[in-house]
Amino acid sequence: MTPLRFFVSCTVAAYSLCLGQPADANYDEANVPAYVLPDPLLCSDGTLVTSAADWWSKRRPEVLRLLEQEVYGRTPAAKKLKIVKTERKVRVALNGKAQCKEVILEYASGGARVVMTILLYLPRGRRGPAPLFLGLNFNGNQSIHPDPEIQLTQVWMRNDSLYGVFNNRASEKTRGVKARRWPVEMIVERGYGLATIYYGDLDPDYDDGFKNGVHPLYYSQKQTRPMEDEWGAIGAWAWGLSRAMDYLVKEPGINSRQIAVIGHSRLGKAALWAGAQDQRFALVISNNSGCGGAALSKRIYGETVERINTGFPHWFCDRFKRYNGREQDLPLDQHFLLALIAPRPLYIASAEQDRWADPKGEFLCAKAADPVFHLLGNAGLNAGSMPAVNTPVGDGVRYHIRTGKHDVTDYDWQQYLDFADRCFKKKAAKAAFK
Ligand code: GTR
Repeated sequence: MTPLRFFVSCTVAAYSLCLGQPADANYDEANVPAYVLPDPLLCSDGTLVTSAADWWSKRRPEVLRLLEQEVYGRTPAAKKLKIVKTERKVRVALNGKAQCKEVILEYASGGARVVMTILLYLPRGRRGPAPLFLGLNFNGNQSIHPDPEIQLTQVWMRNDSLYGVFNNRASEKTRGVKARRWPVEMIVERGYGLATIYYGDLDPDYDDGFKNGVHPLYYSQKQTRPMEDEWGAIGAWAWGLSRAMDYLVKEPGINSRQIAVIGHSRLGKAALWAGAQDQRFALVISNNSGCGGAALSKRIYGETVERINTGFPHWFCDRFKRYNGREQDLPLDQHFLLALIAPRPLYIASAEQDRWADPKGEFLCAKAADPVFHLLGNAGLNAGSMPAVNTPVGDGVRYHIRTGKHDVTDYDWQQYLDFADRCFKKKAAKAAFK
C-alpha cells in the first residue's frame, strides 16, 4: 500500500469508528451474497397459508416459536410474582402542558427482585384519554429531560464521562443529557403521552452471566442461567415493556388501544420483539434497529450475526450463536419478526450514514413482510425500491431513511407522530388498513 492509500484508509477507518461504524465490515452491495429468504407464509408441513385464519391458528405460532428458539430465546411462561406498586405524587410539568408522575413497580420471586420506574407524561387539557408512546431509554429517566424533580436512576449504568456516568452510577450531570432524543414538549403538544423506563432497571447491559435483572425471577430450582433457547437481555427488555403495558392499559388517562412501542438501536430490537410477542401494542416503531432488529441477516452487510454475538453475547439466546458466520443456515430472517406485528401498523426508520445497521436491509426486510400484512388487510409497505432520503413511503407499514447518523432526531419523531395520527384517527386509518 502506498503511504497515501494507507493515510486515506486510516482516515476513513477513524471517521467510520467515530460514527460507530466499524470499518472492517462489508459495506459494498457487490459483496452481498446471493441469498434466499424463507417464505413467512410457508408452513413447516409444506402447505402455503392462504387465509387469515390459517395464519393465526397455524403459521403465526410457528413463526413466533422459530424466533424464540433460534434468535431471542423463549420468554418464560407467566408466573405469579409478588408485585408492589408505588406512585410518586402527580405534578404539573413542562410549563403547565403536562402532568407528570413516576410509577415504581417492584417484582419479586424467591430471593430475586427487580424494580422498574416508569416516568409518565400526559398532556393536560385534552378531551378523553391520550394515545401514548412507550420506550426504554439508555441513560436513566433523568436523562430525557433536565427537570430536577425526576428521580435519578440508582442502578448499574455503563461508564460515560461525557454523559456524567462514573463508577457505573448516574450522577446529577446526567440530567437532560439525552433530551435531544426525547422531544417531550413536541409529543404532548401533539396530544400524546410519553412513558419511558431505564432499560438497565430490567437487565444491566453487560455479560453478567444473567445474575442480575429479571432472569433470576424465573429460574427454576438450582438454575443459574437461561438454557440455550431461553431469553437473553433483549428478551428481558421486551418483558419490561410488556410489564409496563400491564400498568399503562389500566391508567385512566391513557387510551389503552392506542399505545405505540418505540425504540432506538438495541432498544429498537427490544421494541420489535415486544411488539411481536405482545399484541396489545397498537403501533410498533423501530429506529435504526439494524442487525437482530429490522435488518435482514442474510445480506451480511454491516453488522453480522457473528459480530453481534461476539460483541454482545448476552443479547440473544445461546442458540443464535450457531449461526455465527452461517447466516444462510438460518431457517428464518428478520422479516419473520416484522410479520408477527401484522396487521398492526409498523414504522421502520434508517439513517443514511448508519451503514452498520444496513438501511437497505431494513427496507428489504419490511418489503419481505408485505405478504403477511396484505393477507391480514394492512396495505403494507407497497414500495418498489428504496426511497430517496427524507421521503417516507408506505401506507400501513412505513419506512424512511433520513440524512445523518445513527441517532433519533426531531425529524424521526415528526414522522412517527404523523403516522400515529393517521393510524389512530379512525377515518384516516381506514384508508391505510383496507
Ligand atoms: C452497536 C451494536 C448495534 C446497535 C448499537 C446500539 O454497537 O452493534 O447492534 O444495537 O450498538 O444499540 O447503539
